[in-house]
Amino acid sequence: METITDTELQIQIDNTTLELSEGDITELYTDAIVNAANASLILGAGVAGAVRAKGGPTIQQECDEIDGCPVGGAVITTGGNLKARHVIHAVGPRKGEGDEEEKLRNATLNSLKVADENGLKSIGFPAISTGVYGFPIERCAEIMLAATIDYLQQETGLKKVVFCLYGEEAFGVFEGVLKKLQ
Ligand code: AR6
Repeated sequence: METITDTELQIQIDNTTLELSEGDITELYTDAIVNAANASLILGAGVAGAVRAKGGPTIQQECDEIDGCPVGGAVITTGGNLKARHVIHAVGPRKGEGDEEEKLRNATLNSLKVADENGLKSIGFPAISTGVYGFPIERCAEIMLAATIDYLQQETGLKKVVFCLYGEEAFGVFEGVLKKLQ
């Protein structure tokens, strides 16, 4: 792994670029963006609210046809009117429900797997579980980045994985963790 640039932090892991950026995930042009979903697949606040607002009603309609998703799992729909053609709905844990770390790791790994299974080349993640679900962001960064690095060291068709952090503070936390993991 080597650092290519410091502005939007990018590192290379085998054939895939892992990038940190700051901003609104619904503005990403990746093949898929990941929604921080709940097990009922009802689009609520935070990332899900932005996905619903910008993507239009078809995404919720497609979610309604899927019979929920367990915590730690991930399912795919189209991206409606979003720039991304797909949304991968990853169900993160709520703080305090038990086994949060394993569930967050699985939500990350399953999102990457769903992207690969659908032949996608790029995916954008938010900091799953760190908003409405109250999970600490530094631990989230450690778990999600470590899981992604592990995954990308194996066979994958993914060329780019972006972590899109909401605000400078969240970006700074992920940046600090990624620099330590390199
Ligand atoms: N782009 C990027 N990151 C964002 C955006 C955005 N547009 N909006 C918020 N964040 P959350 P959770 C950050 O609450 O904690 C919903 O009701 C936010 O600052 O979206 O997994 C769902 O329907 C935080 O760091 O997801 C579920 O019921 C991170 O994204 C539940 O909340 C995740 O915050 C999921 O809660």
